[in-house]
Amino acid sequence: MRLAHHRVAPERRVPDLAEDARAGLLAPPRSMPPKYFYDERGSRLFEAICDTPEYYPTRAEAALLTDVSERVIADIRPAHVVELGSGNSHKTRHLFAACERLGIHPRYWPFEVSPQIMLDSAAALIADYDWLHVEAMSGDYTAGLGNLPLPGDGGRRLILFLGGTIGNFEPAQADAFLAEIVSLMAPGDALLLGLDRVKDVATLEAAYDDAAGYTAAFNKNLINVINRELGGDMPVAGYRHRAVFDRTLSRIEMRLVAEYAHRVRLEALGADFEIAAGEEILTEISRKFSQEAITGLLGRAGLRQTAHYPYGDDQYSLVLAVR
Ligand code: AVJ
Repeated sequence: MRLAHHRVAPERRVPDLAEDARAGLLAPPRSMPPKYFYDERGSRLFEAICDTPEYYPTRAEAALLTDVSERVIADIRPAHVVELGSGNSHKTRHLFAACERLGIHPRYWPFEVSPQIMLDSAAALIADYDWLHVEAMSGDYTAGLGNLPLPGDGGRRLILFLGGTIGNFEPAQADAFLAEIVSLMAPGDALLLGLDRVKDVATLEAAYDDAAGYTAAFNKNLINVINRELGGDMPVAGYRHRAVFDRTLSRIEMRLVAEYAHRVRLEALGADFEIAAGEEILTEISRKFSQEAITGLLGRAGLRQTAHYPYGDDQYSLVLAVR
Protein backbone atom coordinates (compact mmCIF):
# COMPACT_ATOMS: atom_id res chain seq x y z
CA MET A 1 0.00 0.00 0.00
CA ARG A 2 1.83 3.07 -1.20
CA LEU A 3 -1.16 5.42 -0.90
CA ALA A 4 -2.80 6.24 2.42
CA HIS A 5 -5.64 8.70 2.94
CA HIS A 6 -5.84 10.67 6.20
CA ARG A 7 -8.85 12.84 6.95
CA VAL A 8 -7.47 15.69 9.00
CA ALA A 9 -9.72 16.91 11.79
CA PRO A 10 -9.88 20.69 12.07
CA GLU A 11 -7.85 22.00 14.96
CA ARG A 12 -10.14 24.91 15.53
CA ARG A 13 -13.66 25.72 14.42
CA VAL A 14 -13.75 27.60 11.15
CA PRO A 15 -16.86 29.40 9.90
CA ASP A 16 -18.91 27.38 7.42
CA LEU A 17 -20.51 28.66 4.21
CA ALA A 18 -23.71 29.68 6.02
CA GLU A 19 -21.78 31.68 8.61
CA ASP A 20 -19.53 33.30 6.01
CA ALA A 21 -22.58 34.19 3.90
CA ARG A 22 -24.38 35.65 6.90
CA ALA A 23 -21.34 37.75 7.79
CA GLY A 24 -20.40 38.71 4.24
CA LEU A 25 -23.45 38.85 2.01
CA LEU A 26 -26.40 40.32 3.86
CA ALA A 27 -25.15 43.91 3.99
CA PRO A 28 -22.57 46.04 2.20
CA PRO A 29 -19.61 46.02 1.94
CA ARG A 30 -20.29 42.51 0.65
CA SER A 31 -17.62 39.83 0.38
CA MET A 32 -17.11 36.08 0.44
CA PRO A 33 -13.94 34.05 1.15
CA PRO A 34 -12.41 32.53 -2.01
CA LYS A 35 -12.24 28.96 -0.71
CA TYR A 36 -15.85 28.26 -1.78
CA PHE A 37 -14.88 28.55 -5.47
CA TYR A 38 -13.43 25.06 -5.44
CA ASP A 39 -16.33 22.66 -5.79
CA GLU A 40 -15.86 20.13 -8.56
CA ARG A 41 -16.90 22.52 -11.34
CA GLY A 42 -14.86 25.35 -9.84
CA SER A 43 -11.77 23.15 -9.57
CA ARG A 44 -12.14 22.21 -13.23
CA LEU A 45 -12.60 25.86 -14.20
CA PHE A 46 -9.45 26.73 -12.26
CA GLU A 47 -7.53 24.13 -14.29
CA ALA A 48 -8.92 25.74 -17.47
CA ILE A 49 -7.79 29.19 -16.22
CA CYS A 50 -4.26 27.82 -15.79
CA ASP A 51 -4.21 26.94 -19.50
CA THR A 52 -5.35 30.36 -20.76
CA PRO A 53 -2.75 32.55 -22.47
CA GLU A 54 -3.44 35.38 -20.00
CA TYR A 55 -2.94 33.47 -16.74
CA TYR A 56 0.87 33.44 -16.59
CA PRO A 57 1.52 32.37 -12.93
CA THR A 58 1.05 28.63 -13.53
CA ARG A 59 3.37 28.58 -16.54
CA ALA A 60 5.91 30.81 -14.79
CA GLU A 61 6.01 28.55 -11.75
CA ALA A 62 6.19 25.38 -13.86
CA ALA A 63 9.09 26.85 -15.85
CA LEU A 64 10.90 27.79 -12.63
CA LEU A 65 10.35 24.34 -11.17
CA THR A 66 11.68 22.76 -14.36
CA ASP A 67 14.85 24.80 -13.92
CA VAL A 68 15.42 24.70 -10.17
CA SER A 69 13.95 21.42 -8.91
CA GLU A 70 17.25 19.60 -9.09
CA ARG A 71 19.06 22.35 -7.20
CA VAL A 72 16.37 22.46 -4.51
CA ILE A 73 16.26 18.70 -4.02
CA ALA A 74 20.05 18.36 -4.03
CA ASP A 75 20.30 21.20 -1.53
CA ILE A 76 17.59 20.07 0.92
CA ARG A 77 17.76 16.27 0.38
CA PRO A 78 14.23 15.93 1.82
CA ALA A 79 12.95 12.74 3.44
CA HIS A 80 9.43 14.20 3.14
CA VAL A 81 7.72 16.62 0.78
CA VAL A 82 4.65 18.27 2.33
CA GLU A 83 2.42 20.31 0.01
CA LEU A 84 -0.27 22.68 1.27
CA GLY A 85 -3.05 23.05 -1.32
CA SER A 86 -1.67 20.41 -3.68
CA GLY A 87 -4.52 20.51 -6.24
CA ASN A 88 -3.70 18.09 -9.05
CA SER A 89 0.03 17.99 -8.09
CA HIS A 90 0.99 18.74 -11.71
CA LYS A 91 3.80 21.17 -10.89
CA THR A 92 5.08 18.96 -8.07
CA ARG A 93 5.98 16.39 -10.71
CA HIS A 94 9.04 18.48 -11.63
CA LEU A 95 10.33 17.94 -8.09
CA PHE A 96 9.70 14.20 -8.22
CA ALA A 97 11.44 13.97 -11.59
CA ALA A 98 14.45 15.66 -9.97
CA CYS A 99 14.25 13.24 -7.03
CA GLU A 100 14.29 10.35 -9.47
CA ARG A 101 17.35 11.69 -11.29
CA LEU A 102 19.19 12.28 -8.02
CA GLY A 103 18.18 9.01 -6.39
CA ILE A 104 16.57 10.87 -3.47
CA HIS A 105 13.27 9.26 -2.52
CA PRO A 106 11.11 11.36 -0.21
CA ARG A 107 7.63 10.46 0.96
CA TYR A 108 4.89 12.83 -0.34
CA TRP A 109 2.29 14.44 1.94
CA PRO A 110 -0.23 16.41 -0.18
CA PHE A 111 -2.87 18.36 1.76
CA GLU A 112 -5.98 19.43 -0.09
CA VAL A 113 -9.64 20.32 0.57
CA SER A 114 -10.98 18.35 -2.39
CA PRO A 115 -9.88 14.75 -1.77
CA GLN A 116 -11.00 13.34 -5.12
CA ILE A 117 -8.60 15.33 -7.28
CA MET A 118 -5.80 14.66 -4.77
CA LEU A 119 -6.42 10.90 -4.62
CA ASP A 120 -6.65 10.56 -8.42
CA SER A 121 -3.41 12.51 -8.80
CA ALA A 122 -1.70 10.47 -6.08
CA ALA A 123 -2.68 7.23 -7.81
CA ALA A 124 -1.14 8.50 -11.05
CA LEU A 125 2.02 9.59 -9.21
CA ILE A 126 2.68 6.24 -7.53
CA ALA A 127 2.15 4.55 -10.89
CA ASP A 128 4.85 6.78 -12.41
CA TYR A 129 7.35 6.66 -9.51
CA ASP A 130 7.82 3.18 -8.13
CA TRP A 131 9.67 4.42 -5.03
CA LEU A 132 6.98 6.95 -4.06
CA HIS A 133 4.75 6.63 -1.00
CA VAL A 134 1.90 9.13 -0.65
CA GLU A 135 0.23 10.11 2.62
CA ALA A 136 -2.73 12.08 1.29
CA MET A 137 -4.28 14.45 3.83
CA SER A 138 -7.71 15.91 3.18
CA GLY A 139 -9.00 18.90 5.05
CA ASP A 140 -9.01 22.68 5.31
CA TYR A 141 -5.53 24.02 5.94
CA THR A 142 -6.93 27.27 7.26
CA ALA A 143 -8.37 25.17 10.13
CA GLY A 144 -4.89 24.63 11.52
CA LEU A 145 -1.83 22.56 10.71
CA GLY A 146 -1.36 21.06 14.17
CA ASN A 147 -3.39 17.92 13.41
CA LEU A 148 -1.42 16.91 10.32
CA PRO A 149 -0.11 13.34 10.67
CA LEU A 150 3.43 14.45 9.89
CA PRO A 151 6.46 12.18 10.19
CA GLY A 152 8.36 12.11 13.44
CA ASP A 153 11.42 10.36 12.08
CA GLY A 154 13.60 13.46 12.09
CA GLY A 155 14.12 13.35 8.31
CA ARG A 156 14.22 16.73 6.63
CA ARG A 157 10.95 18.10 5.31
CA LEU A 158 10.47 20.29 2.28
CA ILE A 159 7.19 22.20 2.64
CA LEU A 160 5.61 23.51 -0.56
CA PHE A 161 3.13 26.37 -0.68
CA LEU A 162 2.90 27.13 -4.38
CA GLY A 163 0.77 28.95 -6.93
CA GLY A 164 0.88 32.34 -5.23
CA THR A 165 -1.95 31.26 -2.95
CA ILE A 166 -0.35 33.13 -0.03
CA GLY A 167 -1.67 36.17 -1.97
CA ASN A 168 -5.27 35.13 -1.21
CA PHE A 169 -4.66 35.97 2.45
CA GLU A 170 -4.99 39.43 3.96
CA PRO A 171 -1.61 40.63 5.27
CA ALA A 172 -2.33 39.72 8.91
CA GLN A 173 -3.67 36.28 7.91
CA ALA A 174 -0.64 35.64 5.70
CA ASP A 175 1.67 36.50 8.60
CA ALA A 176 -0.25 34.22 10.96
CA PHE A 177 -0.32 31.36 8.46
CA LEU A 178 3.41 31.56 7.72
CA ALA A 179 4.11 31.72 11.46
CA GLU A 180 2.09 28.54 11.85
CA ILE A 181 4.10 26.83 9.11
CA VAL A 182 7.34 27.98 10.76
CA SER A 183 6.17 26.54 14.09
CA LEU A 184 5.99 23.11 12.38
CA MET A 185 9.48 23.41 10.93
CA ALA A 186 12.43 21.73 12.60
CA PRO A 187 16.00 22.87 11.96
CA GLY A 188 16.94 21.70 8.45
CA ASP A 189 13.36 21.80 7.15
CA ALA A 190 12.73 24.21 4.28
CA LEU A 191 9.79 26.08 2.79
CA LEU A 192 9.42 26.60 -0.96
CA LEU A 193 6.97 29.47 -1.42
CA GLY A 194 5.48 30.72 -4.71
CA LEU A 195 4.61 34.42 -4.94
CA ASP A 196 3.19 36.47 -7.77
CA ARG A 197 4.93 39.79 -8.32
CA VAL A 198 3.80 43.35 -8.91
CA LYS A 199 3.79 44.21 -12.61
CA ASP A 200 1.92 46.38 -15.12
CA VAL A 201 -1.81 46.66 -14.54
CA ALA A 202 -2.80 45.43 -18.02
CA THR A 203 -1.00 42.09 -17.57
CA LEU A 204 -2.41 41.63 -14.08
CA GLU A 205 -5.99 42.48 -14.98
CA ALA A 206 -5.92 40.32 -18.13
CA ALA A 207 -4.70 37.35 -16.06
CA TYR A 208 -7.90 37.66 -14.01
CA ASP A 209 -10.24 38.35 -16.94
CA ASP A 210 -9.24 35.99 -19.75
CA ALA A 211 -10.83 36.44 -23.18
CA ALA A 212 -12.27 32.90 -23.24
CA GLY A 213 -14.22 33.73 -20.07
CA TYR A 214 -12.99 30.95 -17.78
CA THR A 215 -12.19 33.35 -14.93
CA ALA A 216 -15.63 34.97 -15.30
CA ALA A 217 -17.25 31.51 -15.17
CA PHE A 218 -15.08 30.58 -12.16
CA ASN A 219 -16.14 33.73 -10.32
CA LYS A 220 -19.84 33.29 -11.19
CA ASN A 221 -19.69 29.64 -10.14
CA LEU A 222 -19.67 30.96 -6.57
CA ILE A 223 -23.30 31.94 -7.18
CA ASN A 224 -24.11 28.31 -8.09
CA VAL A 225 -22.37 27.13 -4.91
CA ILE A 226 -24.34 29.58 -2.76
CA ASN A 227 -27.64 28.70 -4.44
CA ARG A 228 -27.04 24.97 -4.11
CA GLU A 229 -25.68 24.91 -0.57
CA LEU A 230 -27.83 27.62 0.97
CA GLY A 231 -31.09 27.27 -0.96
CA GLY A 232 -30.44 30.60 -2.65
CA ASP A 233 -32.07 32.18 -5.68
CA MET A 234 -29.29 34.50 -6.87
CA PRO A 235 -29.62 35.01 -10.65
CA VAL A 236 -26.35 33.84 -12.23
CA ALA A 237 -27.11 35.95 -15.30
CA GLY A 238 -27.76 38.93 -13.02
CA TYR A 239 -24.06 39.35 -12.22
CA ARG A 240 -20.98 40.15 -14.21
CA HIS A 241 -17.35 39.42 -13.46
CA ARG A 242 -14.95 42.28 -12.73
CA ALA A 243 -11.23 42.14 -11.92
CA VAL A 244 -9.38 45.28 -10.84
CA PHE A 245 -5.87 45.85 -9.59
CA ASP A 246 -5.72 48.05 -6.48
CA ARG A 247 -2.31 49.70 -6.56
CA THR A 248 -2.41 50.91 -2.99
CA LEU A 249 -3.15 47.48 -1.56
CA SER A 250 -1.13 45.80 -4.33
CA ARG A 251 -3.82 43.28 -5.02
CA ILE A 252 -6.18 42.04 -7.67
CA GLU A 253 -9.77 42.16 -6.47
CA MET A 254 -12.31 39.93 -8.14
CA ARG A 255 -15.86 41.08 -7.79
CA LEU A 256 -19.35 40.08 -8.86
CA VAL A 257 -21.31 43.12 -9.99
CA ALA A 258 -25.13 43.11 -9.89
CA GLU A 259 -26.49 44.08 -13.31
CA TYR A 260 -29.85 45.21 -11.91
CA ALA A 261 -31.51 45.68 -8.54
CA HIS A 262 -32.99 42.52 -7.09
CA ARG A 263 -33.85 40.71 -3.90
CA VAL A 264 -32.05 37.50 -2.93
CA ARG A 265 -33.50 34.82 -0.68
CA LEU A 266 -31.12 32.48 1.17
CA GLU A 267 -33.42 29.79 2.51
CA ALA A 268 -30.82 28.10 4.75
CA LEU A 269 -30.21 31.40 6.54
CA GLY A 270 -33.87 32.33 6.69
CA ALA A 271 -32.73 35.68 5.30
CA ASP A 272 -33.23 38.00 2.33
CA PHE A 273 -31.26 40.96 1.12
CA GLU A 274 -31.69 43.67 -1.50
CA ILE A 275 -28.86 44.36 -3.85
CA ALA A 276 -28.81 47.52 -5.96
CA ALA A 277 -27.82 47.78 -9.63
CA GLY A 278 -24.03 48.13 -9.80
CA GLU A 279 -23.46 46.86 -6.28
CA GLU A 280 -20.44 44.59 -5.88
CA ILE A 281 -19.49 41.49 -3.95
CA LEU A 282 -15.73 41.08 -3.32
CA THR A 283 -15.02 37.39 -3.96
CA GLU A 284 -11.22 37.16 -3.98
CA ILE A 285 -8.09 39.14 -3.31
CA SER A 286 -4.84 38.05 -4.91
CA ARG A 287 -1.93 40.05 -3.57
CA LYS A 288 1.08 40.81 -5.73
CA PHE A 289 4.44 41.18 -4.01
CA SER A 290 7.32 43.61 -4.42
CA GLN A 291 10.83 42.56 -3.38
CA GLU A 292 10.39 44.61 -0.18
CA ALA A 293 7.05 42.92 0.54
CA ILE A 294 8.67 39.48 0.19
CA THR A 295 11.50 40.45 2.52
CA GLY A 296 9.01 41.77 5.06
CA LEU A 297 6.80 38.69 4.86
CA LEU A 298 9.72 36.30 5.45
CA GLY A 299 11.23 38.47 8.16
CA ARG A 300 8.03 38.72 10.20
CA ALA A 301 7.60 34.94 9.99
CA GLY A 302 11.12 34.34 11.25
CA LEU A 303 12.23 32.79 7.97
CA ARG A 304 15.66 33.18 6.39
CA GLN A 305 15.73 33.16 2.59
CA THR A 306 18.35 30.75 1.23
CA ALA A 307 17.49 31.16 -2.44
CA HIS A 308 15.29 33.38 -4.61
CA TYR A 309 14.38 32.17 -8.09
CA PRO A 310 12.66 34.93 -10.10
CA TYR A 311 10.95 34.16 -13.39
CA GLY A 312 11.69 36.39 -16.36
CA ASP A 313 11.76 40.04 -15.43
CA ASP A 314 10.50 39.43 -11.86
CA GLN A 315 7.15 38.20 -13.15
CA TYR A 316 6.88 35.52 -10.49
CA SER A 317 9.09 34.22 -7.67
CA LEU A 318 9.93 31.01 -5.91
CA VAL A 319 11.59 31.53 -2.57
CA LEU A 320 13.38 28.85 -0.59
CA ALA A 321 13.61 29.61 3.13
CA VAL A 322 14.59 28.00 6.41
CA ARG A 323 13.82 29.01 9.97
C1 AVJ B 1 -4.86 29.61 -6.96
C2 AVJ B 1 -5.37 31.32 -5.46
C3 AVJ B 1 -3.31 31.37 -6.61
O1 AVJ B 1 -5.15 34.00 -6.89
O2 AVJ B 1 -4.24 33.67 -8.82
C4 AVJ B 1 -6.99 32.39 -10.47
C5 AVJ B 1 -6.81 31.71 -7.97
N1 AVJ B 1 -8.42 33.24 -9.13
N2 AVJ B 1 -7.80 33.20 -11.16
C6 AVJ B 1 -4.89 33.27 -7.86
C7 AVJ B 1 -7.38 32.43 -9.16
C8 AVJ B 1 -8.66 33.70 -10.36
C9 AVJ B 1 -5.33 31.82 -7.87
N3 AVJ B 1 -4.74 31.04 -6.72
